[in-house]
Amino acid sequence: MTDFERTMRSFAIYGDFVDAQPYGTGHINSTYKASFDQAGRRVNYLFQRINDRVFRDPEALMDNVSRICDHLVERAERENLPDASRRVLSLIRSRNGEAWVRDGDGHYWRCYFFIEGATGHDVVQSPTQAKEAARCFGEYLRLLADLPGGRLHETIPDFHDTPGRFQNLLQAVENDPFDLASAVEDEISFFLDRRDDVGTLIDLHRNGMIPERVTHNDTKLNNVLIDTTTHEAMCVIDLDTSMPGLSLYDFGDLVRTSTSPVPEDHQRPDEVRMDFTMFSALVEGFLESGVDFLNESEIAGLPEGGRIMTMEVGMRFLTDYLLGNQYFKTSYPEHNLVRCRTQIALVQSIEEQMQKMSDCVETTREAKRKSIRIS
Ligand code: ADP
Ligand code: GN1
Ligand code: MG
Repeated sequence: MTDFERTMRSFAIYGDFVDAQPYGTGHINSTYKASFDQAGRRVNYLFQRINDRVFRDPEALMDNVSRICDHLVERAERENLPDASRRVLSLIRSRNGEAWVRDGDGHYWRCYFFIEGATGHDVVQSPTQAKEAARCFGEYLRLLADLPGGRLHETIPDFHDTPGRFQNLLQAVENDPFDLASAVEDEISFFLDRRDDVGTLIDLHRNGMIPERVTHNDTKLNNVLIDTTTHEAMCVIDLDTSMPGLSLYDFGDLVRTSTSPVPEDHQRPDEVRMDFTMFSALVEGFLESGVDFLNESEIAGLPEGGRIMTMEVGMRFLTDYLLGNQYFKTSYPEHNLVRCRTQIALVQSIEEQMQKMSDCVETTREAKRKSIRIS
């Protein structure tokens, strides 16, 4: 029996192990799809080794994930949603009842039922898909608004502290351990030119305009599973960064990942753009339930959320490039630089369309309010 098989066996899974392969395109954890034969029927599971360089306290993280999944299951059952087991992640517990297993090297693993017939997408395929993804993430915020049990653990402190991310970039430029900074002066200047803007979201919160909520904080398009037949967004996944945050982080990362026609690591930044049709679809989907619980400043801030989140991730990619690619998984040395360049191009495209985006948000909000009044 291999170490991996021993780890899998420590979860309360019965039957004969058939096979396993690496799965998905996430940048952080190590993910495997494994299948077991259970009395002649194949059942698939999703195993993940939690990246403990990124998540310093995996037990606290799993405490968050368990609480969230329990709450969402209860809500799905109460609302009598069809197909509930494909709408909420189901954790498989270890044989001694924990939400995780530690392997021989001390790393933490978790296991979920594999959700069949639904996939994540790295690039948006249609406005319907964008709308669905945003609707599902908006629902996630709504459903977690009454999560019992007190504040969630902060699994990565200061995760969306954009001014802090900017300082980290400055520090990396100053230290420049691999002597790379002089070759990326244009990229560095791009962020320096926007130094006065990095605090816009956090300031809205500090000034009391927008509230802290339980947010997902990593609402990449590929962190929602979309039904391959009905195209309905079924299940929000990758709950590791679900913790106190701002709704604009969640909408913002949707703009970052669901409006460009090319992938995050596309080699030709001139082909990146913020497709306005996708943006309108995101607003439509997010406000479907959001119009009821988001305040005026949150709704008005949606375009700025997109701009700042894209800027933040661009800075993080550049920082990681300068520091030797220690954080994000990469396939080649310039991978993070390539990713940074697509984010820069996307910020530029967003900036060119800010007024139009704000008008769209306002029109959609009014239309939704009107339809609520009529019905
Ligand atoms: P990472 O933190 O590395 O991004 P994710 O939790 O997003 O890891 O998982 C990686 C990929 O695995 C996802 O993009 C998705 O395609 C797939 N995945 C995760 N959980 C499930 C699940 N329960 N059922 C089916 N696929 C899943
Ligand atoms: C990481 O785990 P994944 O691939 O869904 C990262 C996000 C970044 C994203 C950039 C915990 O998301 O913050 O926005 O890469 N997650 C973490 O693609 O750092
Ligand atoms: Mg992911």
